[in-house]
Amino acid sequence: MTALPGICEGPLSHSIPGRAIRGGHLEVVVHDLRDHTHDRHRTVDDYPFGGGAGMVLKPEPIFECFEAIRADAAARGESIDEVVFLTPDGERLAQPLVNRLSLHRRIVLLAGHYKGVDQRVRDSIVTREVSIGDYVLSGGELPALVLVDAIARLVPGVLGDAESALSDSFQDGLLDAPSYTRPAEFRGMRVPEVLLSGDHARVRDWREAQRLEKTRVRRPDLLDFDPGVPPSRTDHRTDT
Ligand code: 6GU
Repeated sequence: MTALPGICEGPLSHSIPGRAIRGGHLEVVVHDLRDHTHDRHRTVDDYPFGGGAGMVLKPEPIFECFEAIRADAAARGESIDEVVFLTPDGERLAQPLVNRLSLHRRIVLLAGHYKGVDQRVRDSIVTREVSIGDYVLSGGELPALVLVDAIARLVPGVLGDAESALSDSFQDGLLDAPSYTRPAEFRGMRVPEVLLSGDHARVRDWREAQRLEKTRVRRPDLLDFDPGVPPSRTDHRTDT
């Protein structure tokens, strides 16, 4: 649910999210809050009570949009598992939360804009508030797209074996090893010999050692890792 649906088009039509949607593994419907207004100007925001800078998203279009989504789900015998409001004051997004959200069948994402949304929306519709990091963005659309991308990678059938989410940084708590492609020597810089050796066991050991060392240096906090869901729930989507 967004007042700026145009932002969502590009990211949802490219790369892995685009492929997931085209392949029927994932459905993403962008709901324009303006379609749920009743005035000539299709007003989605208004001045804050009590004064102050910035506009606040009005409750009526959000409630009506959500109720339409919920009615559509009900007509298919389904319900909404979670309503996520993207906001800088939410829980910081990390892989464990992505993993948990990926297990749901239907989630609704609400992108706030301007100065925020009417608190009554947060109190009665929203079930979870999520931030993508400690910096300020102009709205929740990009964060919502970040969340869709992260979830799409975990939907069964979206990634092939070779690009399986099992080898993603963070999925097993370690950063990725360095990658190289041809040419084997470029401007005097050589690809590590082990990668050219054809010795798969040595390559595996080298990558594992690189991952551990990089993680120790850059993100020692990751070495104490909790995947967020029991291993049995992630097995089916990370089996290489
Ligand atoms: Cl979810 N929204 C906005 N507006 N800014 C953010 C954010 C969300 N996460 C980090 N910065």
